[in-house]
Amino acid sequence: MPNSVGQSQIQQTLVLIKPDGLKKSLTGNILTKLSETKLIIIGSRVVCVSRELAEKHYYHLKDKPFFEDLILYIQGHYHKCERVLALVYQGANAIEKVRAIAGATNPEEADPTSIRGSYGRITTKGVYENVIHASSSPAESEREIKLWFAPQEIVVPLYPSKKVIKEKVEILEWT
Ligand code: 3AN
Repeated sequence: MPNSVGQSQIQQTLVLIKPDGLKKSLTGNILTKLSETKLIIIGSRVVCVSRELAEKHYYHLKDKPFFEDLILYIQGHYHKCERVLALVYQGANAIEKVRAIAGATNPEEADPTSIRGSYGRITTKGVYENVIHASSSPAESEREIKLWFAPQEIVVPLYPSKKVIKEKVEILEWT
């Protein structure tokens, strides 16, 4: 739901702290760096990433030779840490601001002061372990946020949604 404030656009962006970031206890450092943007967090989830979710998230890379490694990496199989922290940030030019602090895709080419430049690495197998995902465009951020979050998991109304009554849905409750 883009919204103009002067020259800037109010945007949302999906951030994933990937399994290497969690395994290396980098969450605090990464959130501190992201707080420099002055953006606000409007959604947050710890997610055990299914193969289906991983493939949908990276659908645009399905023909790349590194696709299988990428899926195993985001699912946490290389770090024995099968979860990611998914966050939605909102604010003026959120996409560009977070991408700038995240750094370039290739951690060896990323600005050394960026998150990927500081904490990322390329493994001997050639896997880019770059610690963080950040949406690349407004269309991608909408697609990704809808993939990772249900409407009720975001604390502000973001995209059109509808109420549905679901019957016979099994859920867990605390005993
Ligand atoms: P970004 O994450 O910077 O938007 P994408 O969407 O091109 O970049 O790539 C998604 C992910 O795929 C990257 N974050 C990285 O983990 C992996 N990746 C991209 N390019 C390569 C590559 N040449 N070799 C290995 N992994 C790659």
